[in-house]
This record gives sequence, C-alpha cells and structure tokens, in this order.
Amino acid sequence: MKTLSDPALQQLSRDIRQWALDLGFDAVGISTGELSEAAAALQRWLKKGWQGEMDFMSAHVQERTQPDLLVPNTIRIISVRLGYWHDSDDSAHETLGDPEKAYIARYALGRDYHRPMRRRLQKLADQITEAIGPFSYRAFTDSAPVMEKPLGQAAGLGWIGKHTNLIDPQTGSWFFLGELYTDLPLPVDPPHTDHCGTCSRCSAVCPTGALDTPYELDARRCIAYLTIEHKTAIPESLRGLMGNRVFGCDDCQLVCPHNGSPGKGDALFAPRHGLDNPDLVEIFSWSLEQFEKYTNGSPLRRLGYERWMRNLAVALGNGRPSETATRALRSRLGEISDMVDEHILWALERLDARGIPAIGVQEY
Ligand code: B12
Ligand code: SF4
Repeated sequence: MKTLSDPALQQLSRDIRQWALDLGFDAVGISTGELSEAAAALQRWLKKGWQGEMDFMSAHVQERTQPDLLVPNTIRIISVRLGYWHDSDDSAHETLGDPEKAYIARYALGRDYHRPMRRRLQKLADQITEAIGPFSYRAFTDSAPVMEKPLGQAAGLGWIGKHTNLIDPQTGSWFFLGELYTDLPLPVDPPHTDHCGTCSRCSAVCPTGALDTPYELDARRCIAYLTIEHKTAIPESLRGLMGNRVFGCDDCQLVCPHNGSPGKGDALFAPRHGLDNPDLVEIFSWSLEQFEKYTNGSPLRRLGYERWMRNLAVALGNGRPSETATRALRSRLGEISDMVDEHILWALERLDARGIPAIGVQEY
C-alpha cells in the first residue's frame, strides 16, 4: 500500500475531484466500501427470488458485498456519476403516450456507457499514478459484482429512492455510476440522506406493480427487466401492461419530483437514428442487418434481434388497431423464431379483439 501523509492525502482527494470533473464526470465521492446493510437487503431480495432469471445477481454475492474480496486490499471506493439525459420531459411523455411510437429508455438512446465510462475512469487512475506513482486500483461500471448504488449513497452522490435508483437532489437520477476500487487511504465523504419522505409517486405510476414495496423492486414484474434481461417468452399476464415500452422503462423516474431539472447529459448519450421517438411499424420492419446497423455501439445491440422483435410485437399488440399494424405483424410470422411468432400471434389476437380483423392469421 502507498504511504502518504494526511495532508498529502487531503490534497490528493481534492485533486481527484477536480480531475474527475475535468474528465466530464458530474460528481465524485469516496467511501470505505462497507456494505453490511446493503448485503442484508440483497440477501432479502434474492431470498424472495425477485431477481428472476438474472442468475448473475445470485452469483458472487460475497464479492459483491465485500469489495476487498473482489479486489484484494481495497479500502476505499471512488464513485463517479455521469449524466445521460438529453430529452425534454415533454417528448418522453409524448412518446410514451403515442401508441404508434415505441418508447426506448432514455439511457439507451445514444452510445453504450460501459466502455466510455471505464475509459474515463482509467484516465483518472492514470492521473493519480502520475501524481503519486503506482497504486492498486480497478475500474468498474456495471461490469462485475459491484453494488454501485449503495456505494454511491455511501460516497454522498445521492440517496437510493423508493424506486431503487440513486437520486441527486439537484439533478435527479438520470445518470450512470462507475467506480475505482483502490488501496489509497483517502478521506471519505459523508453518506447521503433519504429525501423521499411521504412521496409515493413512483410506486403509484409503475404499470406492473413492481414497486409495491418501497425501496425494493420485484424485477420479475419490472418492464426494464422484462424487455432487457428476460430471455424467454414474456408472461402473458404482463404483456398488456407494457404499453409501447420496448427497451427499458423510465416511468418511475419520469414522475419523480427530483427529476424536474436534470440538465444536459454527456454528448455521448445524445439520441441517434431517431430512437427517441421511433415509429413502431417502421422499426418492426427492420431486417437483422438494419437492426445491427442502427444499434451499433448502443445498449440496444446486446438485446439481440430476436428479443427486439419479441418486444416490438408486444408493443404493436398494445397499440392502436389498424390494418398497417396487422399487416406488419403478419408479414414477419415464421421469419425469426417460435418465440417471436408466439408474441406476434398474441398481438394479432389482441388487435383483432379490439376491432381490426387479423387478416389471414388462420393460414399460419
Ligand atoms: C440488476 C440491475 C437491474 C435490474 C434490477 C434493478 C434493481 N433495482 O435492482 C433491472 C434489469 C430491473 C434494472 C433496471 C434498471 N436499471 Co439497472 N442495474 C442493475 C445492477 C446490475 C445491479 C443492481 C442491484 O444490485 N440490485 C440488487 C438489489 C438488492 O438492489 P436494490 O434494488 O437497489 O436494493 C437496494 C435498495 O433498494 C436498498 N433497500 C432495500 N430495502 C430497503 C429498505 C429501506 C427502508 C431502505 C432505506 C433501503 C432499502 O438496499 C438495497 C441494496 O442496496 C446495477 C449495476 C450494479 N452493478 O450495481 C444497474 C443499475 C442499478 N441500473 C441502472 C439503470 C439506469 C437502470 C434503469 C433506470 C434502466 C431503464 N431505464 O430501464 C432501470 C431502473 C429500474 C428500477 N426502478 O430500478 C443504473 C442506476 C443509476 C442510478 N441513478 O441509480 C445502474 C447503477 C447501472 C449503472 N452503472 O449506472 N437494473
Ligand atoms: S417518486 Fe417520490 S418516492 Fe419515488 S423515488 Fe422519487 S421522491 Fe422517492
């Protein structure tokens, strides 16, 4: 471990803050990595099975909750925040309310955050190395068993709200988190306190009731989980509640009173290819090649074409009945997979029940 005097550590911590801001991060905080309360909450959550098919959440629990088991000699965690909001509140709500459009979570409209965040964290580590010589560190952003939100709260970057996202009182929750695990005995920041109070807007608005227990998310019901992490057929009982949300969900964040003035996020996350307000029928007609072209470098890419089409079929089934929608659905039957076909048939039946004949469905 590096030996530095107290004044040198104080100065280094001030420098780290400045370098992090210069690199474009919105805020930085330092904690010890003590996670006993969060560990108990994680165990409770796993015991209820609320992680659904996310087996990665039940693996490496020890490493997730004890940073020095993941990276030996870790005694401090430097947490950073990077904003991604690029929309006006109105246009997110407008897209959500328009059954002919598809709603994509605001974090996924531009470039994928994992690599750029890690690159910047690496630059921060390089600057520290330049100042004090080699030290032990590892950079993470949603890339290993790490409890990013409790670490962020402990470092004073915000509090974990009832919707379970970390919230900064000034700018809200539209940001990503990243960390440097390190062996430097830097001075730590005070943890952030909770400001949710008696508010319960997020649990009231959640279309599927995933936030019925404040501060605990039943991922199996969460539309973000169903559209991004769930690999098999979406439970029929939940499909009708998903509306036009085809990748992720922001409802709980959109209603949060602390998300009123988020400021502009990093340029990397500005919407590309019109993904902030796409036409459902049009993107359902994308071939695999078009999907790959338009989602290159975006978080949507990792979903894969099959689940993209599954999600879009559900949204079309929830949309306005029209011949265009029916024809679009029919035209893709038998093309992608049995799972997608099953969702298409569900959608056709749903449109049929609401007035437009599902032309020729019986032929398949
Ligand atoms: C698994 C995961 C998911 C899952 C499960 C989400 C969840 N809430 O756990 C799914 C796929 C649903 C998901 C969705 C989203 N995710 Co996600 N996800 C993660 C991941 C990989 C792990 C989160 C985790 O540890 N969950 C385990 C459970 C136990 O934790 P928890 O619900 O947060 O529970 C804590 C609190 O609720 C609290 N608690 C529990 N009980 C109680 C009781 C009381 C009284 C109190 C006070 C507190 C309390 O303690 C628990 C432990 O800390 C992190 C990255 C990482 N490595 O940390 C990103 C991460 C949390 N996701 C992120 C994002 C952006 C999202 C979405 C907004 C994306 C979208 N628009 O669709 C949604 C938000 C949905 C929501 N309301 O949470 C960001 C959040 C940034 C932020 N501002 O907080 C992260 C940090 C990724 C990143 N690097 O930026 N995600
Ligand atoms: S909507 Fe209200 S209860 Fe939910 S996270 Fe925001 S302040 Fe907390």
